[in-house]
Amino acid sequence: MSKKIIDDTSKFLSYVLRHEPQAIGLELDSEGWGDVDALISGAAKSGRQLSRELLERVIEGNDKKRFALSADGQRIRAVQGHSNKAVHLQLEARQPPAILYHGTATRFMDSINEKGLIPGSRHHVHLSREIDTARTVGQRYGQVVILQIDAQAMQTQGFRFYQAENGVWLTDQVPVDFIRAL
Ligand code: HQG
Repeated sequence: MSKKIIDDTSKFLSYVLRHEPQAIGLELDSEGWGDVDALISGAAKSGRQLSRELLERVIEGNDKKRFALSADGQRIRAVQGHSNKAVHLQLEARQPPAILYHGTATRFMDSINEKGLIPGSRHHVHLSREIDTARTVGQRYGQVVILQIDAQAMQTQGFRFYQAENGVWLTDQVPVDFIRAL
């Protein structure tokens, strides 16, 4: 199985499991789970051949562990990054590391300095413990800027933090006072 097929399938799964399940007639429940057989048959109708073996390879080999199978193997979901309105992950609030990082592009900074970090089309603002991860994320959008987030102060003031199954930290918003550009 080629790396290209695995990478293409990962992108496809991100699209349908986070954003547009309806594109292949798939239903997701509020925890983001979709039926594996329905995913395979829906994808086939739109000309994409999936198999359980391919899905398992993508899930296990994925660099960021973006997807998970249910214990019985019948359902699949994305563990974070959703924009789909039907999905509302019930994540428990957790104590974050004192400092978290967010990578973004310099061209967004005027707006960020005015409004803070907001989720945009996704359900949460995404933060990472590692500065290198933040750099990689920010580079997707242009000239990168790393923002240091005072998660400890935020938590003290009542903001909640959640951690997705793959370790990504999530919060609803980050007001300007807690952001420092490095
Ligand atoms: C920016 C990837 C203007 C924000 C990554 C970001 C992550 C603002 C963009 C996950 C703003 C949203 C999410 C404001 C925030 N004004 N721009 N007030 N507040 N922004 O893709 O964090 O590889 O929705 O800085 O690893 O870049 O797909 O969020 O640049 O975990 O698994 O608005 O996506 O994961 O972009 O990335 P995104 P993100 P995957």
